[in-house]
Amino acid sequence: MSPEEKSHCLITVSTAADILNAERLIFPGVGAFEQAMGVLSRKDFTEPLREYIQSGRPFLGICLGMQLLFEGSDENGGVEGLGIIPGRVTQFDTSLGLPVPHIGWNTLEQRRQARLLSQVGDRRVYFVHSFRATPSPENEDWVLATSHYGGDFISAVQKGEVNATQFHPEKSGAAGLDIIQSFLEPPREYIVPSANGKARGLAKRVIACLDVRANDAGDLVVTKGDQYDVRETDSEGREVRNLGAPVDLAGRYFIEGADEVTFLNITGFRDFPLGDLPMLEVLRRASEGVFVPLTVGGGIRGFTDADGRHHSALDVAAEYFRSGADKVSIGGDAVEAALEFLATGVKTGKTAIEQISWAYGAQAVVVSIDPRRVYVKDPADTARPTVHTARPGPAGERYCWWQCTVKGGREGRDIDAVELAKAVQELGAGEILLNCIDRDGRGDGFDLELVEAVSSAVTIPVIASSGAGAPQHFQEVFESTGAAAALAAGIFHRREVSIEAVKQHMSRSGIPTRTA
Ligand code: 1PR
Repeated sequence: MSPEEKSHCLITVSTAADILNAERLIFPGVGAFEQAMGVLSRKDFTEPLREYIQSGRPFLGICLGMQLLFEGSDENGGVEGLGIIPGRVTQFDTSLGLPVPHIGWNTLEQRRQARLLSQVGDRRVYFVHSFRATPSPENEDWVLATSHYGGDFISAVQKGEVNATQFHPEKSGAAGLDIIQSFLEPPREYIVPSANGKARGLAKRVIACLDVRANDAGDLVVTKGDQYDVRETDSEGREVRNLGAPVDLAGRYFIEGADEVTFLNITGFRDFPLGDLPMLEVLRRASEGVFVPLTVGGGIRGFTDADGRHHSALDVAAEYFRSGADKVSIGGDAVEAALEFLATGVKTGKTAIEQISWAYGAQAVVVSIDPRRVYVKDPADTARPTVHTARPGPAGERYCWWQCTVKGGREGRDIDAVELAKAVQELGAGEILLNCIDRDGRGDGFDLELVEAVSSAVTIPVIASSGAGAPQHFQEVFESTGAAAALAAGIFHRREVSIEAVKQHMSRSGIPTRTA
């Protein structure tokens, strides 16, 4: 191997010797602190890692890979870390009314100049975590940047050749790629962030969603329904609507500024997803060129295949994570798990939500809810909590609740959306994707009453979905509900409204958004 080839050779560490012999080390971390320290110690990586870091060779820790450098963490009841940076990692304060996990694009306040952040300027970067380290006199010589969420927390550290970030450069779009480049090569001129910068703090996210399924010819296509009916109304055979190829559309939305991209395999409830290689392939190919977070949903649950072999929901999720997903979204299985939990009051530890959350962290588990409005004349007509609605029902009913459905809205279940959201939060979900069958594909705005009812009942972030038809609808949902993000499909696929137009409108309305 020539010296030049050698300098670009990337290997995945599998032995302690790989760590000790590395010329440059990237240490990404996902999951919980305790599991991560457990893996390091089982593989005898702890001492080689300390030795490498102290050797003065280049090191980049990411997310949990930064947290592990501290003395310890309160996560999992208190665990010791590598003890390289003074201080402990503690949980965000949920009493402040801010959703936790802290998910999305936040600003950086650079405390000093250093190579790692030299090209970032004012651009936002992507975070996803529930625990964080805070600046103190003992660690101030390490702190390179802080960010704000409730209070200031440490978002980047650097000392000598040791660098680490709480955010994910690999998911932070062009800004993140510049950070990785600065770690690898000597930087160009330092881009000085503007003195008063942009409004600091977390941006509201705009998410592009791709509902994916096989069409009648067997090709995987992006489709889009009207109240979940994805077949053409004007063709004789009622073909599945085809709005494009999933990887191409995901690439387009990344370039156009989507903060995240979500793929929903909408027939996943009836297929065996690990047999669904095209979907895994879509993720693999999308993640090669899309450097913002990818969520995948549809069919995340335990399965027994045709050979009688059982695959747990964790196996299914793991395969999606390995293929490039950052989060998995659970639909039908979450409804059944919540019903059982509410009936028994027992957390079995065996549900898909609990298992995936335990192994990969709550931030990797989204629960997708498919509710439908049920109108009543009088709150006394139902045992469910109702809301007084500004949009009366077909017979003038002034009260409603939202019934959860499964199998793409085909079957209702005896649970309402607010109850479900609270139960899945309790089981370990980190985010709610709140669809609405009545509004899906209609373009007349999000169901603001639904989004407010759910977002005010939980402390995890809520993604409002279904019904976006104009930039003003995003403004409305962010101004009148606690939504942390808003997702749209049809208007983006049909190029009726661009992501840029949505973000410009949000910016003009004073809603924090990532514009670069
Ligand atoms: O139950 O774990 O297998 O998950 C199935 C997943 O597939 C769920 O997330 C469920 O929401 C989704 N799904 C099932 N059937 C359909 C369908 O459309 N027939 N799509 C479906 C859900 C809703 C949104 C849509 C927004 C925005 N589609 O994803 O993208 O409503 O649309 P708009 O902006 O055009 O209004 P499991």
